[in-house]
Amino acid sequence: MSHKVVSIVLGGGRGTRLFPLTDQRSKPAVPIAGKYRLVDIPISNCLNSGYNKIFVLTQYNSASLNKHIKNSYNFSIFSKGFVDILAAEQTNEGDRWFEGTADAVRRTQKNLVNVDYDYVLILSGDQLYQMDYSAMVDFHVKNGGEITIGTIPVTAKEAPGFGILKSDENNNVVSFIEKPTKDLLADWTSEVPEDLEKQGRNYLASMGIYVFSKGVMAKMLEENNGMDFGKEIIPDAIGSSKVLSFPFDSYWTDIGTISSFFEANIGLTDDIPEFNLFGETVYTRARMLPPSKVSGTTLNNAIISDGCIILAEKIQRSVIGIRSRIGEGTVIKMTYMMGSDYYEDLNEVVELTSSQTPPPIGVGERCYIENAILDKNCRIGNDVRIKGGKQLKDGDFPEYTICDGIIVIKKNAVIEHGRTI
Ligand code: ADQ
Ligand code: ADP
Repeated sequence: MSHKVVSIVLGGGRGTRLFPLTDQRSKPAVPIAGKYRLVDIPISNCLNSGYNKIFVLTQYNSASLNKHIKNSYNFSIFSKGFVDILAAEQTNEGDRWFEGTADAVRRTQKNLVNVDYDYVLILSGDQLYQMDYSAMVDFHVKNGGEITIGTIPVTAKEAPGFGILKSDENNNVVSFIEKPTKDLLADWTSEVPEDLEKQGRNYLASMGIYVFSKGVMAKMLEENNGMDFGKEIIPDAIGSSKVLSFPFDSYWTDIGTISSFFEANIGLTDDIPEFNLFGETVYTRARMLPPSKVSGTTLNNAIISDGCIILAEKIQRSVIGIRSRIGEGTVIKMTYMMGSDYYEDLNEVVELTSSQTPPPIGVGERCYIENAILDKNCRIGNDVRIKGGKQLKDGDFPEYTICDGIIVIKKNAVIEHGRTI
């Protein structure tokens, strides 16, 4: 059945957990999987579910986000589809940040006035998964829900990071606790299928994905001045509204921190990745890039995006983003290289290569790079060694940040020849 749905993608708070990737761009614009951006995941899920009225709420409206949305999501004039960015700093009420997920939706609700919809689908902007939201909306309508929460079973170890709930045999949510402490968790296990119970996944977690019936959301956001769905709006609705749990049991992961973002990207290089880039289309900007050229390189579990020129010795378990240049003799392992926004022409590259600094964009010759994220447009010289690892202490430096053992080289950073990090 087709229902009238408007989707709201929560594009991010201040994005501090993804610093330094969010230093110069808004969170939805962070590049993933070599050629996409974070926001492409929920948008693609919406489009694949048949929903094409989409708002992306973000704290600031970076040039790269604007350009990406404008160039990627163009609908025919015969369609009523749109993807619009709503940024906190551009509202008339002043320039304060969105102070939470509910605050963000409350303050942008006026933009829904001209949209024809019966249900609001609220989505997180930093999760990697493929989901047919229309099944969730059908479930919501069929069961007379006022709010439906997408839920997934997690382990006791993971549970404190989520909203944890209990539901009855008819999927009515009977209790909800946001990010419970370990001692509160003891009696919160839920009935889950036997195989999941065996894996210890018997806590039902909110995926932060909600369907609201139109009037219900407007009323709740008016009567309850809570700033967050997870902390206030959802727990307060239980008992007074019909809140349902919609069970989901495929791959789903949060990518809101440097380590989860890194794991999710590297996970794409598995023989059979849990997130299938070869299944339902993940939409993004259609760039007219040349095919990649690789010479003399041993490639193992490597994802190579379009427009690369690679002469490296070895690339293993790594994602190499668009327009990457990698020099001879270089070894790259367990690394997400985002690539670059533009090419330097051959003359520039030759000139930069022969001078001392800065090196050309890309990775030079005879480098060794492991456990790292290289943000866009980095200039890594020759004979550079960048080796992350759990033994490294977290820290922020002018050209890079270390977070959970992962070395993140910042956008546009210059790492001179011969340097070791
Ligand atoms: P969290 O992910 O911790 O928990 P939150 O930080 O509120 O919740 O983020 C939810 C989404 O909204 C993220 O995509 C985030 O970037 C975005 N967001 C946060 N603040 C925002 C703001 N001010 N403006 C715009 N976007 C903002 C939530 C639920 C839990 C649930 C987990 C599942 O609260 O109950 O278990 O999601 O990941
Ligand atoms: P993509 O989606 O391809 O990553 P971006 O929107 O982030 O693209 O910007 C990349 C674009 O930047 C390129 O398509 C190119 O037009 C443009 N560009 C060209 N020259 C430069 C430059 N010197 N610095 C930054 N961007 C450039």
